[in-house]
Amino acid sequence: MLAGGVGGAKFLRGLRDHLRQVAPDGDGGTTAEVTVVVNTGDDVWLTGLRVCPDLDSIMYTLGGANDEVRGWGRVGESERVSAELTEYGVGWPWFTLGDLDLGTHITRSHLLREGLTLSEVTSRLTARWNLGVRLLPMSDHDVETHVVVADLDSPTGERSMHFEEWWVHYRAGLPALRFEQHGLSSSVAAPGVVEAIMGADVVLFAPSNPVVSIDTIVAVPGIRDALRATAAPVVGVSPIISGSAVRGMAHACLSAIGVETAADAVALHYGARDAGGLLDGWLIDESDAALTSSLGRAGLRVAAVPLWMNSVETSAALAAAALAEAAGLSV
Ligand code: FO1
Repeated sequence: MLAGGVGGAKFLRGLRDHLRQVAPDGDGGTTAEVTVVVNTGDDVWLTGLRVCPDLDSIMYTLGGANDEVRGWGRVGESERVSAELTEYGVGWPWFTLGDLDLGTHITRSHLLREGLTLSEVTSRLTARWNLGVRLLPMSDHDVETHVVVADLDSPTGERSMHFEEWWVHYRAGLPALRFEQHGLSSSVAAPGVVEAIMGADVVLFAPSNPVVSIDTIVAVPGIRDALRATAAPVVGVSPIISGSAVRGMAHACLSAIGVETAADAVALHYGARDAGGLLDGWLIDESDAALTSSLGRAGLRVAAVPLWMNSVETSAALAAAALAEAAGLSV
């Protein structure tokens, strides 16, 4: 599965729950093997620490330690250290690193300085949480999404900022002229990523942000080719329900690349594999069922199912629908 942060984590929790039901291993887990290729374009060096928002969202959510109310970070969090950082005038005062969360960033940064790769560090961090799935960063190289916005005060009329500044500080309120993935062209897929895609029974695109999460993963050299070549059916879940971005800043990102915020537009943005794109199947919400025939003509096998993930049960049902779609494609 390719995934970003919040939407990816919820969908993945449902997938794990569903697999534990249909393929139990006898002691609460599943015999199914799930590898998640996670977007690292949101990652940032902050006060000397490497912060990996999407990897951490997924790790905390599957580890049962995420703050379901805020939608990010740790449950039961405190912010004593963060207040000190602000007093010293370092870091981003509008980007809170909670005390428990700092435990993750300090451990990750320590291991990186010891020479471990991000993949090795992720394996060490996730081992503590018994996630039941394997998390792989899309690359072990630093790739960072930056957003270019209009700026009349600058000679070029533009200025660039890290994605997290655009999203958290400005709530995506500054229209994005374009996105730039720093470090992408010199990056390669992390070890195991291409093998996981080529050897998969099913490849799923989580309902994550199409632009800053899924597109970023696909753009890492080697990953698009693997997705085009794999014998596995590739099935995506729309992050958009009937014209309203389910969560986050999907609309702001899609309009920046000229894609309509609609379940069919995102599918056509990824493209049908028969037409040179990435998808064989696409899940849309029941409220978008009218899009089924036009997407069918575009070469996509479409299922209109309930897409809202407001509980583990609904997420599990959505994951089951995605696997059923893939099974239908495999015949
Ligand atoms: N999101 C916020 O809206 N405000 C924050 O202060 C904030 C801090 C933060 C710290 C670590 C981290 O891993 C994530 C954090 N996030 C925060 C969420 C982050 O913007 C999202 O997880 C993704 O980057 C967006 O998909």
